[in-house]
Amino acid sequence: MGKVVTLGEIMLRLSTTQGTRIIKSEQFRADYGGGEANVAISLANYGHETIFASKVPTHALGDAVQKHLQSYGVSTNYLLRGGKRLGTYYMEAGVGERAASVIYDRAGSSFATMTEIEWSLENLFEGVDIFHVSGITPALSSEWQQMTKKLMEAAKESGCLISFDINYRGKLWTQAEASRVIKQLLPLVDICSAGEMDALYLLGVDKAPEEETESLIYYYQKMQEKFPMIKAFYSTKRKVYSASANQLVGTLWMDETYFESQVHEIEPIVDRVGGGDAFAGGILHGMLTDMPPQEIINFATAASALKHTVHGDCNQFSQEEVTQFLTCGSGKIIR
Ligand code: KDG
Repeated sequence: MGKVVTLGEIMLRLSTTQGTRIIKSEQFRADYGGGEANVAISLANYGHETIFASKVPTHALGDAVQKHLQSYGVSTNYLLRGGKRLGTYYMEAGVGERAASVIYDRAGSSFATMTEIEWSLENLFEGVDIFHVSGITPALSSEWQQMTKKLMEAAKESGCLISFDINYRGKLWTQAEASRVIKQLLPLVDICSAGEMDALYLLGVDKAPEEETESLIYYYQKMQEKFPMIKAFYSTKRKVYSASANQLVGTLWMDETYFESQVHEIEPIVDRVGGGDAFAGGILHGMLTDMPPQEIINFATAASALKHTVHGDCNQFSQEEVTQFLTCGSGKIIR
């Protein structure tokens, strides 16, 4: 098992019940979520030593976040306390073809207003195998753009692999700004979650020519040419093998080779939020336990499919449950 540090913002999520609009909602369900915190929880569920670094207020909401993380076995030794507030987001649950919508209320949060690195980096990265961060963190402020780069550099110097999920959030920054910053960070990255949209709109890859039927392979090749130091790219795609739209396929580009997972049909989808983080957690788990690439992508996609079946932002399944879902046919694997 490995040792992993993830770093980012964790927020209170207040969501409507399915079929209720925010404007009509008389009650909200409370969960805690944040891209990097969700990945930490996945990895702790799989038995890795996992540290989540962040900053939350000293009041009871900060205590609740700490309890939430600890209940999954995530270390909160680097969860700083201070600042003014916990970022919050509201989610109007989606139904069928109507996607969920999100309102962020996170400006001025304890994490977003940090202006300097308040952790001892030597201690933070000591003995750590993987440092994971996402594009949400540098989107929070110009200070976070610089701090994210410094943290990645320090982690790399300490011998960690750097995992980066582009996780573009159009509500936090423009494409132009994201593109400029992410291109500066990617030369430090070893494992990267990036798909066709990231290649096209953030990394400046030209659209695949008409005859490129397997266009994702084309985009992975182009991203690899631009960032040859990255050892693996991964993303999910929806593929239509039958009339159902809720089919999930994971893809992995590793050692110049393209791997595709089994197809999962998820019906009904309970909550999509955090599906990408459960996928990233599965990929990192596969890498930490030296799985062959085909196994990595099968495991990660099954983990993501399972996440879609539960409420809240984080994966709540153990390694055994994901493996059982994958191998015993309790998941509806259609190819
Ligand atoms: O990937 C899921 C995240 O988007 C969610 O947990 C909230 O981190 C979040 C964000 O900033 O949107």
